[in-house]
Amino acid sequence: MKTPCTETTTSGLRGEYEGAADDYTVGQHWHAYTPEMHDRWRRLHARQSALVETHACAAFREGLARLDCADGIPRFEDANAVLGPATGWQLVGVPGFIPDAVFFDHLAHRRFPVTRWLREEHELDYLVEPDVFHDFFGHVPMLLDPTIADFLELYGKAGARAMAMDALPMLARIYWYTIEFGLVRETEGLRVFGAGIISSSGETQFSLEDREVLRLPFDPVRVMRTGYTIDSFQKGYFVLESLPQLIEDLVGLDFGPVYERWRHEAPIPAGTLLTGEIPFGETIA
Ligand code: HBI
Ligand code: FE
Repeated sequence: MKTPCTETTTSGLRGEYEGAADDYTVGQHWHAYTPEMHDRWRRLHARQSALVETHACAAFREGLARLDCADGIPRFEDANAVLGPATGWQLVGVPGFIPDAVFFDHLAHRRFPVTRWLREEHELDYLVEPDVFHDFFGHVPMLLDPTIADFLELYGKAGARAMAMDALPMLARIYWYTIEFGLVRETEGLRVFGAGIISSSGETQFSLEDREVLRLPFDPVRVMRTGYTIDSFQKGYFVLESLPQLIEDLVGLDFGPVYERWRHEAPIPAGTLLTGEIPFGETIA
């Protein structure tokens, strides 16, 4: 059996796509992980789980504890035994980034694509593509939260319309600023729930502790209009008042007219405060 490949292929995507099924799923090939890979996972897990105690939202901390994945790269089938009864989600192995339509279809059916390869030693803090540490450690704990479980299915179902209306970037920004880089207010203070933050040690601290970075209250239309960068810490974050706000704000919104109005406009650059906006945590004097 081949060692999970971490080379960039001729397709420009990192991962081993040959042999994947039509829906891009692959077996995890857990036995092909080397002792070095399991050791790297343990170190990544130890570093990030220490930060989770003080920086992650309660749902993430509880989800992570239920997954019991500190000792090495977890088996997807073990996680599925926890996820299934809890929220009906299942993990499916993928070689890496997959086409938008395929990604949406998996989510719409409560299947979460998890990349099987692990980052290398020299890229422990951040990488542009998802790997098994980002996908599993960052995303799977939140799949145990009922709100996030429902939201991700709705997001998957929204994909086809966004693509048909040529408004995919607008929908993708919702995912980016919540599932990947979302913050939430809890009684003790601001906490992280986004997987892109939580799988990075530097950004976990930066997103909550930096005094300059822009944090705005979550507003779905504002989020859909805001651009983002994928190769550095975010210049702005959006803060939910609670996780259920995510569903409450989005179910009442008719995306069609919003796409229609904004899809051809240039996005608002990340980190920009518009006239009349008040950053999170500041009150008018
Ligand atoms: N594929 N494996 C993987 N992981 C993602 O997060 C992902 C993807 N394909 C498309 C995609 N994300 C986004 O572009 C969509 O949310 C729009
Ligand atoms: Fe992700």
